[in-house]
Amino acid sequence: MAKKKESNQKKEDLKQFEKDSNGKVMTTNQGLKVNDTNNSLKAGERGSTLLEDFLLREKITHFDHERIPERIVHARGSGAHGYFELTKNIKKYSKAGIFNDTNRKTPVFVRFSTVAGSKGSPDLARDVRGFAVKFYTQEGTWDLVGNNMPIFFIQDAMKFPDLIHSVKPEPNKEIPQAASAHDTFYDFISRTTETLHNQIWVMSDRAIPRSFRMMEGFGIHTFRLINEKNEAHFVKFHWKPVLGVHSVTWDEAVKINGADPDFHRRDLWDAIEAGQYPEWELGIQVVPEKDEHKYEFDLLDPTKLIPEEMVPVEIIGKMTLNRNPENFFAETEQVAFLPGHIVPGIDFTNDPLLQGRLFSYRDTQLSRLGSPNFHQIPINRPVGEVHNNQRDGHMQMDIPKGQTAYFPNSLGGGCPHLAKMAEGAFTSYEERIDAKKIRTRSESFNDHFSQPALFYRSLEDWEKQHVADAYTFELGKCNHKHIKERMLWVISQIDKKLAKKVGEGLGLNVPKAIDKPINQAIGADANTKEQQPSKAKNYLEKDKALSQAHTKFDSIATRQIAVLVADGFSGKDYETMKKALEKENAMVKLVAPHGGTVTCDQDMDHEVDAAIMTTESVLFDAIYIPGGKSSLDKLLNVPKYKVFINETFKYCKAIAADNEGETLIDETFVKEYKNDDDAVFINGKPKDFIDAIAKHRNWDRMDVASKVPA
Ligand code: HDE
Repeated sequence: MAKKKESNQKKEDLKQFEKDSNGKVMTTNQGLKVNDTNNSLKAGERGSTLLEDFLLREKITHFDHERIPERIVHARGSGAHGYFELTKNIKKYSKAGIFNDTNRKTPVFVRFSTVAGSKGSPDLARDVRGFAVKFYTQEGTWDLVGNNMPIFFIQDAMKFPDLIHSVKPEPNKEIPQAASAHDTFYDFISRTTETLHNQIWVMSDRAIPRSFRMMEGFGIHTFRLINEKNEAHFVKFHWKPVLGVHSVTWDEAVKINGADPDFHRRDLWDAIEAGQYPEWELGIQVVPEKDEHKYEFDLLDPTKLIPEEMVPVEIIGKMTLNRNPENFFAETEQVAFLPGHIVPGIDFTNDPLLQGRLFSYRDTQLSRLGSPNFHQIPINRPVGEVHNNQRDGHMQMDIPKGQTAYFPNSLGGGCPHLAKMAEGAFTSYEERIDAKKIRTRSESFNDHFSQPALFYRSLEDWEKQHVADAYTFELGKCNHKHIKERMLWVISQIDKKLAKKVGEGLGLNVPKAIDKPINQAIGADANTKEQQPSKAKNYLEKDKALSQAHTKFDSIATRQIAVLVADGFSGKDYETMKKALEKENAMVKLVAPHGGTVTCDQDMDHEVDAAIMTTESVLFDAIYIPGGKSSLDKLLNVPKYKVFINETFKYCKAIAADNEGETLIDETFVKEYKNDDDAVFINGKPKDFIDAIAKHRNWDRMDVASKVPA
């Protein structure tokens, strides 16, 4: 039956292909029909190639120039189309059309990325993830160019090149790729303690997400919402994934990077193709202007978050991604996000990092896309019409009409005319500024340790352990003792026990003090005021929202379940479990000793999703082993199946086996724990297995799991 289904599908694919390509003749870029694209023009059969061959030259020249410079940061990314719908009108805060009309469906394009690695680097690098959303609103394009962590490393744009140069591969040897675990990064970090908050988030599981679909997004900076009366409110934007926030462990990440470097990209693509559309709720934290100075931290400081315990997140809308790009280069590579793209009803604040970004992104598009006309590339075009007097430039795609390209004019009928407020014109928020021109940092930005400490305190024990492991790994990769020691002192300002634990792993003592000033700019003028962090304060014991232990655990949609089978497996066991899992929208994958098909004990052929030699346990969320004696006899002879089970147990994931399936479990480390573990089921109910998968991991198993032989 399965075989028949497959061949019908192939026939349909072929028909579709013939339909799509019907009547399309190959041409040159000038529309000339081409009848040979395999042979160059030669003087004689074996003769030299002729310069005259314009067909060869057009094809090769185009190929030679296929690459454009990759993004200097966020080079590795994946995108998808979708839409945003407002669920709660927030007219009282903002006049933006997108925030006023609950009947609108605003198209969006989203690009997720890692920061440090090159375009071809693996998806599971320990890194911040970019979360950039382009809203094609009727009033103009709004880009919310955020990350999956609510704070940034630095407070002033001036330091961005230093930060990025320190994390990128070291310039003499171009090592390491897509990794912060090296001397230059920690040299910089340990001397720039404002980075510490974002840095400890990177040491947490947030930096190794299970999926782009299972991570939060943040606008980071405090923005302003402006209403019809021109009243302003401060706002922070949050994206909350409907599937909850989930991560893998570092050990798994290292293995996934080898087994499938495109793990996140593939996951996003496959989920959309399967109709399992990724969704996020949009939330806002609103602070009235009068409360600007009410908090222990400065709202303009992008290294600080507003704890949700202090200002709850109000959910106002939902974003759904429902369409993969047609062409990666044209869309995902050429998309240009600019924080400066805003619409009436949204405005900036004086956050000095945001202010610098307002310059940087337009500038970077010029070298990356090569023309000031990058807004004319299809993915970057606004949905509304564009009329202005900007002309010409490299790769102009439009043909502007008329005699005038200036304003004011009479010859062009005064057009395009200036928009009136009633027509929805944008005007900047009239913020009063009365200040001296100075190059300094506000004293209110000097608290570098309180929020990293709050973050660490808010984590569960298993999350804290992961942070300690991450620091030990990262600093263990540094070669210079003085850098490691300085970092240990810096970590001790967050939590003494954490620093001690990391120090033990490094074989170093935590220094009691380090040279002052802490953030020393060597060679600075004596008059330059150095920023000195103040001691950590505790203005909030814990913020629940910072721990992944309080996320959603109610769905197994799109979770990958490996079913371990060979010929003769129990069709009944399999169909029962498959039905239960697929009802919850999980993805059930048959992993057999070979490719092609496997036959169950009811003599039915089933398509194999992966031959065991081509896949790894870390690519799955759970394992199921149906019964069937002859199947199990075969599986027991393939050592990698035991590795699969041991690893799944080691990474605290759910395992279920029915009937003879237990014999395979009994050949593994799991045998001893199979009756006591909350996420191992022998002849159990599918419902219990499903609940355990939804919990993501059984962290109670962590101590035992750490003893599993690798
Ligand atoms: Fe970016 N950043 N950034 N950044 N950033 C870029 O623009 C920059 C910052 C973020 O998927 C670049 O088009 C400066 C914060 C994302 O295409 C570049 C500063 C946040 C993306 C640039 C920052 C981000 C970028 C490189 C300090 C989170 C990828 C290519 C002032 C709120 C967007 C490009 C995509 C990309 C500069 C800091 C997020 C060079 C100067 C803070 C998600 O312009």
